[in-house]
Amino acid sequence: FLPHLVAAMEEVEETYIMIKPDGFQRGLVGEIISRFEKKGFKLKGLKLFQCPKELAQEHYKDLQSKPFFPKLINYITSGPVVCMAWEGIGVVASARKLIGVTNPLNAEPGTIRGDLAVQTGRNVVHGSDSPENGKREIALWFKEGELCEWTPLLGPWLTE
Ligand code: IDP
Ligand code: MG
Repeated sequence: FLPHLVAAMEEVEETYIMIKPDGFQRGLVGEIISRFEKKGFKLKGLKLFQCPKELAQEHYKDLQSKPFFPKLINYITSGPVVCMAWEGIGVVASARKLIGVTNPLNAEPGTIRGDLAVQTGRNVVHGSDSPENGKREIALWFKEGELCEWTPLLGPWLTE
């Protein structure tokens, strides 16, 4: 039993979740948002957005040197994306679990990619990979005034 790990998991965090252009075109917006809502996380920001090339390049700057980078930028800017900021205890890692691994063919059934996608280059959704990147990406994709602070009435029924 590792109490320090449990403590780390119980940290309130924020994550940036984005429905990619394929998810939007395929009419999966409601389905994907619903999975995060039902889990019990708190939605703090939501918008439909046509991403400019420069923003896509900044968002994925760690992948700059990869051979698929130009295709990735074309993909992300090929149509509207749905930008979301979600808050909750351990939300960063938990959202990655709900999403499933990068290659949808390896993603477990029950995950978004496992249930709804077949190819890495069309894997329908993005989720931040660390609390630091969660903050960085929310600041990158949302402007001041676009995020809502609110108190869920169901709070005590979702968390102790
Ligand atoms: P993640 O989205 O699961 O965090 P990353 O490795 O951060 O995966 O890659 C970001 C995105 O780049 C992936 O979701 C996918 O859309 C795309 N990507 C990653 N690897 C490949 C590849 O080998 N071919 C094509 N696209 C890729
Ligand atoms: Mg990533």
